Amino acid sequence: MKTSALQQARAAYQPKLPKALQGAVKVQEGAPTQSVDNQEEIKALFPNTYGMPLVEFVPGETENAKQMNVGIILSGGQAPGGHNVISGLFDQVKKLNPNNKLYGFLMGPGGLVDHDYVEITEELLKDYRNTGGFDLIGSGRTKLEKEEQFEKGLEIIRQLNINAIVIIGGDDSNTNACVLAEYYAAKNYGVQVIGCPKTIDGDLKNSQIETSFGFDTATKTYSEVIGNIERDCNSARKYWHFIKLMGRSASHIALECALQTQPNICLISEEIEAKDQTLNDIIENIAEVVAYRASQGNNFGVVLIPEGLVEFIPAIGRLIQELNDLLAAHGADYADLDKDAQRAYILAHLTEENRATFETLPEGVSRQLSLDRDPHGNVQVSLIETEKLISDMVGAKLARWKKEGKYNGKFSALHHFFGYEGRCAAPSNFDADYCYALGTSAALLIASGKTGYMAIVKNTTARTDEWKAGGVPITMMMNMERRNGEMKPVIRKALVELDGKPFKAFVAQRDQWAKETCYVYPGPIQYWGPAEVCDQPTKTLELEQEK
Ligand code: FBP
Repeated sequence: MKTSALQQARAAYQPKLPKALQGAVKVQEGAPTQSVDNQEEIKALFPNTYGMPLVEFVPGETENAKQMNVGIILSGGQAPGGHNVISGLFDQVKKLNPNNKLYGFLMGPGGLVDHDYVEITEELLKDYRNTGGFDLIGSGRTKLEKEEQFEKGLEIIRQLNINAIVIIGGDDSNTNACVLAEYYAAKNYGVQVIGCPKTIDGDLKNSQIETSFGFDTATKTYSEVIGNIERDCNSARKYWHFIKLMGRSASHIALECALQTQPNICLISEEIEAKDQTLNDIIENIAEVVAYRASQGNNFGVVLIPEGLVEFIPAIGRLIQELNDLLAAHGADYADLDKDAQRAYILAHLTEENRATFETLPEGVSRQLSLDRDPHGNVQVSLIETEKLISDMVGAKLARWKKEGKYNGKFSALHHFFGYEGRCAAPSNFDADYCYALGTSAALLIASGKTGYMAIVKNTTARTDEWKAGGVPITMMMNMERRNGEMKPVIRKALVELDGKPFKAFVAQRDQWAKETCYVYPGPIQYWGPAEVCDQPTKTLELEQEK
């Protein structure tokens, strides 16, 4: 593979490991755990993997030399650092016993079911260490949930003499990892399943998981570009930039980027939902800021919009819920209809309130909400052009205000969507180290016989050598939620907490950012140099972990 000079220099980077993982380890077990909610239901659904203790690795006397083969799967959206989870796992598995083998299943969970795999060797891995992307083995969104998939997977597991599968994924994929762990445990197949917290969205976190990997690099990458736009904006002083940011449901990415770059406006979906705001309220608030800035001679600004916004506007959220159930119940007959017939079908089946909301939406948006969900039942929010919808509506409102003599500025809007630009960026030192430690922990969890656990690394705002590593039972993070019209056990998604420190820090400053021009230009991620430039975690993590 042809590699750039930066890639070559990065390949030589040795990720820093917590002290506890540097040598031989022993397992320290905590008290039994409980699920975050619906304990009885979750316990009944996961009788073999419920209630297990938290695990921490501490320095020990003996190295575990158990012979084991491991399979690894990358699941869902790309996140910077995935290759380092594989590197950490590979190095630790080989350290435990050089005869151990690591197999990568290709293109996501589907690779296990379809028996597509590659053996990961040092020769193959060496060009991927500390690089972004998932291209070493590819990723996919096949949902592992059916017994025949588990049994099909078992065939290749047996053929390759695999003892454990590591699934690197977000909340949905780790939920599936837990279901698979439970299934193999119930059948006494002797196959362990370990999860690993991945997603740039930052919504897989809780009392045990401080952050999901990739969030650090992705938000730093977006913040660099937002900063560049702010600087351009402040130089030309003639455009309003509407920037949609990835992140599916939660607004963690938008909030973190706002804390890093101080834009004029940043919408936080969770706040909009809590305040029961309508689309019109949102438009009015933005238009007021535009009008105020225009009155000061500032016909420019930057607005950050979280990708999942529409789902959180309560009336639209209710509509989406009903559409989800409707589409789940009428899959095949609906899919065969043409565009107009699908619209007519939906209008005929919606309740009155939701029909009214559906009819008020611009056609492009209502159409997008009527399309197929992803395999986990999610609306594909990354395809909805919210940034255009909002700026068009703000433009229309300002034009009305102009006619009424309430506003006399210029409004020229530009649109951006930052998502794919950050998902495969070369991992920051934080993500490179964090992921390597997660991979190492996953190997140690396997070596200590655990299944149904997610690898974790904590104390991540301290120096790397003080980080703590271990595992959390996945059932501990679960509750029951409605999915595709049915109640299902799932890992609880972490949304932005309105009484949390990151949101409060934003609220304390946002009025000033709206009126004045307070932009901050973070610049590109740095890999070599002073720790305060190269090794800083996100502001979200710093504020959340602040003692
Ligand atoms: P994961 O939850 O799988 O990590 O995916 C994250 C994400 O990047 C979301 O932010 C985004 O909405 C989605 O993937 C887009 O996925 P795709 O590129 O498959 O449409």
